[in-house]
Amino acid sequence: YNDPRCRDGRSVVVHLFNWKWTDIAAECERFLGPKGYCGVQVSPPNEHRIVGGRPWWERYQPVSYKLESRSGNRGQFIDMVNRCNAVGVIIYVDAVINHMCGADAGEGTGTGGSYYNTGSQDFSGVPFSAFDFNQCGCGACCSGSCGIESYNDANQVRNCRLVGLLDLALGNNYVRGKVIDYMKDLTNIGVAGFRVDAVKHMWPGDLQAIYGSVGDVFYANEVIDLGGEAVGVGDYLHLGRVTEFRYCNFMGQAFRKHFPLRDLRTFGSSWGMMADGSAFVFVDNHDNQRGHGAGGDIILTYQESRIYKMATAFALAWPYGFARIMSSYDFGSDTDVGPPSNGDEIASVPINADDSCGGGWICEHRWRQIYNMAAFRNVAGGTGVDNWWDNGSHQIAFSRGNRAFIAITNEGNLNASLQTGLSPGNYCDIISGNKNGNSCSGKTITVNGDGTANINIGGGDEDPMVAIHADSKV
Ligand code: LAG
Ligand code: CA
Repeated sequence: YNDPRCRDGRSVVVHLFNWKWTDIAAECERFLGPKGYCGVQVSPPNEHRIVGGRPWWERYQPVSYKLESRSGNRGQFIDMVNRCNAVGVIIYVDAVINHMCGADAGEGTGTGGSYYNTGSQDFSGVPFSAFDFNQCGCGACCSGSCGIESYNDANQVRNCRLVGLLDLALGNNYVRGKVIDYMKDLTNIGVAGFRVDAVKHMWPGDLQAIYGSVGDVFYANEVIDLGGEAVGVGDYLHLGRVTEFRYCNFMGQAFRKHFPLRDLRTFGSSWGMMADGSAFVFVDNHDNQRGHGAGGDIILTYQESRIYKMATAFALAWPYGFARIMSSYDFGSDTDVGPPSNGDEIASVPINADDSCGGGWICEHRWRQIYNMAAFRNVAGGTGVDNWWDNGSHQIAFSRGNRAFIAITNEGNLNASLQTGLSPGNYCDIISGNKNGNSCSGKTITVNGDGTANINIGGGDEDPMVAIHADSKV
């Protein structure tokens, strides 16, 4: 369950949040495949509630398991999976299986035309009825409001309603069967794994039974655990990788200078995070970038692009966890607003001549400093950290074996002769430019016969870092 199943030594996935299936298929072919990305996490593909104003979070309110969502229909989904797989880019589905839509939704039809009634708890497109949900009044959920009132009570966390969402009784074989059928439908189509939503709110035993039937694919279990609650990541480590939300906070604290970068020398499980082989890591996700879920102001996002690029470069250079890049649309300060759209239809992502996106799509995965660092992580492979250097404060450098080297300053100019671990020659700095054949559009760095190089970075540079690797030799 822990192996992400990347092809050809690839190692980084991108969350194309709220993209249309037709756009993702094109993006696999024109960009993600050629740049060496491993895969895409797609938004929930199943039928969902239609909420007025079309906020992004309507996708987290399932109405059925038909593949008819705001991102497209079943045929488009299948075409996307086939076209991405054909260029070596795998697809992970965001599986929302803890709940159906909010109890406040009333009566209506979802994006696939299926009828639902939250009063009678009928979801005709599955079908589910009241038997299939955890009931209030100490049926299964014993909180007065039927919502989760205390995170110190594991029963409430698992059996009561998360933000009012009708909670599925996953201990019930019929419910399990419907969820298993949905997930198997996806793996039969060619999906390589799942980001499973709201895992904290499901019993490990129920998930074990479901995953056991779905099969041996990749599972990234979403558990928000910053400590101090009844349910934590430790309950789920046997079920695949688990999201490491402490990582987001540490990245924010480090690059906001709450502690010196020097301290990152030991960054890993000794910091109270889970083991490397269990961790699913990211600088930000679709929730904490907009103040949903946990995190708050410490979280770095595209809105603070300079330190965001620095943190992402460190994250991709550092051998801990399996890494996901967030690819956002601009939400300004509106934490509910849905993706760029033409009325109900999600807008296509326009691509500019310089590879960036237009139309309100941020496309962090297309920022040179980020996609080149994804390639750096591929080239570094399974090597460890060597040649650590720091100035005692906010300047650091290290190599990944003899494969790759990075230096970062978050304070002042960095001028030093540093051991890169690399073979002698000229290398293209992939932060300031791209290698094209034997030329480099950015800085060139010369590695001497003894592996050292003169590293010069301006503390006020837009990108105060350099990175080189075995494949960036010119
Ligand atoms: C998740 N992980 O465990 C998702 O990452 C997160 O984005 C989901 O919440 C949550 N679990 C449920 O799948 C999102 C929004 C919520 C939103 C919910 C359902 O962060 O704000 O709740 O999706 O759409 C919304 C309203 C609530 C309302 C509820 C039910 O904000 O006020 O009670 O809908 O109608
Ligand atoms: Ca639950």
